[in-house]
Amino acid sequence: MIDLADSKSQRGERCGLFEQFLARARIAIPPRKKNRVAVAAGLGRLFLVVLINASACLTAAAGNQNGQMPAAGDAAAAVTGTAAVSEPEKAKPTPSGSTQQGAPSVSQAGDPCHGADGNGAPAMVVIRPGRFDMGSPETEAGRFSVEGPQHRVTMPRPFAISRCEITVGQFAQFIRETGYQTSAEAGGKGCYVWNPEKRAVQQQPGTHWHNPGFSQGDDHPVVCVSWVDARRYVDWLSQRTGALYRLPTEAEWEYAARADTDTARYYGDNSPCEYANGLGREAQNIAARDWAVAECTDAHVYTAPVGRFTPNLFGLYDMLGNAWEWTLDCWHPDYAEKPPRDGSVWLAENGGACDRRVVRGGSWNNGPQVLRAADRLGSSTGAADGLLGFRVARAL
Ligand SMILES: [Ca+2]
Repeated sequence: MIDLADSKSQRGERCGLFEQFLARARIAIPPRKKNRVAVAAGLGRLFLVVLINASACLTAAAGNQNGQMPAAGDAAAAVTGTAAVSEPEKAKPTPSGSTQQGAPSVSQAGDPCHGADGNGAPAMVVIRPGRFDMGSPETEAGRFSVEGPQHRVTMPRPFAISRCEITVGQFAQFIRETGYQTSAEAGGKGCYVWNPEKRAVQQQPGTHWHNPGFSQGDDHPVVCVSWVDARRYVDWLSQRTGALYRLPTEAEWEYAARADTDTARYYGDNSPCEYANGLGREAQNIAARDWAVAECTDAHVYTAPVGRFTPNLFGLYDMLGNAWEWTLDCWHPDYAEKPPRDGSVWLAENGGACDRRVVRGGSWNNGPQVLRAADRLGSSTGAADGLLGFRVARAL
């Protein structure tokens, strides 16, 4: 069973992601809060001008090519490279503004999620340096104690993160070329998946990344992949492209997800079904009777194709909802013990429990309370879960 360490009621216990969500889903939807997205958009544009002038790594914005990017997302650029391989535990960025070898490229026309060079690399968005308050304030509706104390983090250098979650099709390419057997397959026990008839989670033999218990197309986020599987994917991607891919740190993830907003969600509390595939009215038939669901319909009971919902102000899709995403960071129950202030990874030397890693962003099976930029859980590195996938990052 997937191990999980979580918040106030379950800290230190080990249980499945689904079990955690069962508890969380029963909590009421938080009230609306002031939406600061518009202000953030203006600041984003200002910072963008500075960044474009300062950083040679910013080039043609993918969004400018396909018309799908918001203004602040103009900072985005899909990048490829030819750097050496071997994924680091800790980001080793080069000085700001310098790229690794290789010319930047843009997304495929009409496809924001795939690089235009056709080598299988995901489209990447360059995220500029900046500061943000990581975690949630104690006043945030729906907050869990794992999200505090809120603390200031400075991101000293740009980095890149994939515009979308890694898809079934992208993961399939990795499997085809390597013959790799995922954790769910190798153990023979399968993935922890949702049984809609029993309205319960169970480890189901025969379920894995290509059969997570519900129908998926190649453009859906891959799930039922363990942290170990995700690491193997980024190793392969690095070797294949010559660029140094890795999973994002937890701080990188939250900085990218917030995209200059300090609200619980980058879309405020308005129209959640426009921005995120979560637990909406469409999922009433699979959700437990007492679950709190969004008061709207996003039209996807399970995963949705990536890149279809409105992106955040950095041009990133599905940062909330669709699939939880693995990060590099070792699990820690809160930010009380000397959290890294520079966006770097939280490892054992910081007191982290590295047999578990932090997951972020919520999924198709989570209501509004979980779909917040600060919410976080931990899952065992070998666990495969039908809610859990990943996106990739690169130091620049
Ligand atoms: Ca949904």
